[in-house]
Amino acid sequence: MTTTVSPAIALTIAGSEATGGAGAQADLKTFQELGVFGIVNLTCIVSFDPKNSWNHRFVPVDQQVIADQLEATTAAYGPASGADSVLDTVKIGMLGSPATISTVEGALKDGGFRNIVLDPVLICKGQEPGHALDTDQALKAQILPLATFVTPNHFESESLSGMSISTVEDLVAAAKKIHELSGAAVLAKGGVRLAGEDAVDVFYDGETLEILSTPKVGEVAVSGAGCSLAAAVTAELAKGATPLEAARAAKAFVTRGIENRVASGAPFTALWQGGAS
Ligand code: PXL
Repeated sequence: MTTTVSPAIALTIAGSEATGGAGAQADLKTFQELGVFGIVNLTCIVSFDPKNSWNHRFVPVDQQVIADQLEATTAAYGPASGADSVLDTVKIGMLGSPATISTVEGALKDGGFRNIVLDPVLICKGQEPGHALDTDQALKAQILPLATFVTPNHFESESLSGMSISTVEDLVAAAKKIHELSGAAVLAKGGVRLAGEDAVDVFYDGETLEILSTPKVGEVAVSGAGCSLAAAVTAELAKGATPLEAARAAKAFVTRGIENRVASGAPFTALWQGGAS
């Protein structure tokens, strides 16, 4: 007889990005690559429009269907499920509407999660601006305070902190501000948006400040990098890493994925999670 050890489990509450580079697809591939049993509860479907500058076409999943997915997942793997490995780690990706934010807020409050990793996806190209503003405000008011780990990119760090960011010192100040606002560990990403040879991210959890720096791989953003970074943090936390260990491992994973990026007919490349193995 063989005995197997149950893998760690992680849930992503995220949107589908039809070309497979970003969103739930990136999360699931990252979980699998890092040895974690991945679960997706889908919030929306994004299909880029090649006839309209590859802007996003966005369709929300019905609220009852989102609630049903969360109910099924919690019953199967939640704290009261009797599962071999209990689901205590969740990643929040694109939610996309105030209604979805309220549905997910309820599930997060009831779910007994130890780790809530928020990738604060604030802007979706092609979304109607008034609608996007409501969504951004709801995300900040209802989801940010529940997060235990937040991974804002340059734009999201400026928006969440209210600061303008053009240097590593600015990024440090913003990371500290976002920690004050959320109480979460913060991994603020400079990426290709900050000038210089290196892709610099700032980790701050209220005690430890660490600058994570690797040589830039090109000067152009790669689709799925942000999703994969937050998903890798989620996977590492699910396996028991500390927030700082998770941040370091996630940065290394994403750097490899960018080195192995995939080109297509779209005007951007996509991160490849599997290239290193
Ligand atoms: O990269 C952010 C992102 C997250 N989730 C979905 C997306 C995108 C960007 O395209 O489509 C579903």
